[in-house]
Formats: sequence, structure tokens, C-alpha cells
Amino acid sequence: MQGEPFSDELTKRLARARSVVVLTGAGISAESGIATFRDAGGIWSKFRPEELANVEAFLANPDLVQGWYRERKRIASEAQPNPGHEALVTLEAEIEDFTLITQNVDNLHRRAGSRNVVELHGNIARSYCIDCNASYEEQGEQSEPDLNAAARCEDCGGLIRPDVVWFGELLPADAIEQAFQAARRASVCLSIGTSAVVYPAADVPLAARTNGAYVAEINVEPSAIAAMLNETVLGRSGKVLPCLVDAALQARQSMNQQAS
Ligand code: BV8
Ligand code: ZN
Repeated sequence: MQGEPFSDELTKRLARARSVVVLTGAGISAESGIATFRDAGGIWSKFRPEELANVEAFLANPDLVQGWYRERKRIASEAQPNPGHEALVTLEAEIEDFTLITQNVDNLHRRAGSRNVVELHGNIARSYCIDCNASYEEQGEQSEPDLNAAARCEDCGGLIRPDVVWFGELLPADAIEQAFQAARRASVCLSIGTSAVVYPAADVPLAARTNGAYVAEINVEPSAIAAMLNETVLGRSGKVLPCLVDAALQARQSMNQQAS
């Protein structure tokens, strides 16, 4: 398609694809107003990941870390899915074997209507007690938490933490299993809005590539794994994804008409 930032090759492969795997990172939520991690001004420009997203930091400073996640939960719940999230919902409806793997914990893919979502790093809408595992789902009418004391479990008094994967913690085994199975059988993989510096998530597009998939990334700048992929599409995902999905579905339609 003339003037599009993506190739005809990608459009055709997506149009023909039976099995597609998508990896998303914080960049797909940037246009929903949620700051990314590593961009200038990103949420980690103030704090370093090591300071907050690990168990030691949490145990040393539970109210600081709980406060950081409370703020991120508020921002995420006030944010709306953007056309990038919505384009993936449209694509999922057309591809018989579609897996959306996200590193994001903001819940926007599910709120947009995506169904087969694999949350590699958890979801801040869920919390749990570190001592007795009691779960504390997001309650809309949550009473204003006592901002000074760290939130503790009603049953046992243990500290409550967000249900996310911190550095040095293992990812949920079922999520990892599902992600790499999908990557191994995909004919097309889209890596969207991720700097691809965090592992094992960044291995998903690489596993797809090793197994013969056509792998394209959509990002405003090349990621750390760009050189190992088939294509880098430069542009904002909220703008590029709807065009790419439209082009692929149109190509699929004309293929089907020719075939019939
Ligand atoms: C593990 C918590 C086994 C949830 C996160 C050395 C020592 C110790 C460990 C390691 C090591 N080397 C590697 C490791 C493993 C470590 C790791 O990868 N470290 C990296 C940083 C070197 N990984 C782990 O620890 C993982 N666990 O491996 O367990 C183990 C056990 C013990 C020891 C070793 C291994 C756990 C990883 C999960 C960590 N938790 N967050 C939360 O609070 O969110 S990671 C954090 O980064 C977020 O979850 C985030 O999802 C993730 C990835 O970031 P991105 O999503 O890519 O966001 P980023 O800002 O970086 O990039 C945004 C991109 O979007 C940019 O490219 C930008 O250009 C683009 N963009 C911006 N706007 C747009 C856009 N694109 C398109 N459109 C736009 N509009
Ligand atoms: Zn408890």
C-alpha cells in the first residue's frame, strides 16, 4: 500500500496468516496517556526499576511501593483503550489462532475486548497478601486507603502486594508456557510498543522468528531486538495498527473472493 509505513509483504502475510502471536509493551498504552517505563519522562525516569519493582524494595518500603502502584492503578483505571488496542480486538476476531501476549499490567487489552490475553507480568487490578495469599481484587468502592500506613491483610495482618512480576521473580509458568507455544506455531508475530530489554518476554518474538514466523515490530524507534526481526515499522501504534489491520483484512477479503 503506497505511503504506509509497513510493507506489502507484512500485509500479505497477515492476510494469509492462520496463526498470529502479538507481544505488547508499555508503548501501546502511551496514547492512552499511560507513561512508558524507559522513554524520557517515563515512570522510571523518576525512580529506577531496581528501587521499586522488586521484593526487597517492597519489604524495605511497603508504603512507597504500594503508593506507586496505587497511583498507577488510578491512572490505568482512568485511561481508555486507544485505537491500537482496538485494532488488535478486530484482528483477533478474524484470525482463528490468535494470542495476545502482554507485558503490560494496565488491564487495557481486556477492557478493549481482547479475549485470548496472556499477562506475562501480572495485572495491577489484582493484589494479594504475602503471608496468607488472600486475594484483594480491585474494589470500585474501595475506601480511601490510609495513605500513611502500609495496607495490611484483614485476615492475618500480612503486607498486601500487587499481583505483578517483579525483577528477579519467576513469571507465571502457565503464561510462559502459553506464550512460547503460541510463538512456536505462529506464522506472523507483531512486537508492539516494547523496548525489548526485559527477559524472558523479549524472547517471544525471537522464538517466533526461529520457528520461521515473519516478525515485524511497531515502534516509534527501533527496539533492542530490531536487527533480529524481519521488519521495523516506525510509527505510533495507535495510528499504524488500525491501518495495518485494515489493509490485511482487505487483502484477505480479495484473496477469498478470488478463491471463490
Ligand atoms: C526472571 C513489573 C528468572 C510490573 C517488570 C541480570 C540480573 C538479574 C536479572 C536479570 C539480569 N539480566 C536479565 C535478567 C532478567 C530480568 C531482566 O530482563 N532484566 C533486564 C532489565 C536486564 N528479568 C527478570 O527479572 C524477570 N524474571 O527472569 O526470572 C530470574 C530470576 C532471578 C534472576 C534472574 C532471572 C522478571 C521481568 C519482569 C519485571 N517486571 N515490571 C510493573 O510494575 O509493571 S518489567 C517492566 O518492563 C514492565 O513490566 C514492562 O512491561 C517491561 C518492559 O518494558 P516495555 O513494556 O518494553 O516498556 P519500555 O518503556 O521499556 O518501552 C516502551 C517502548 O514503547 C519503547 O520502545 C518506545 O519507543 C515505544 N513507544 C512509546 N510510545 C509508543 C511506542 N511504540 C509505539 N507507539 C507509541 N505511541
Ligand atoms: Zn493474609
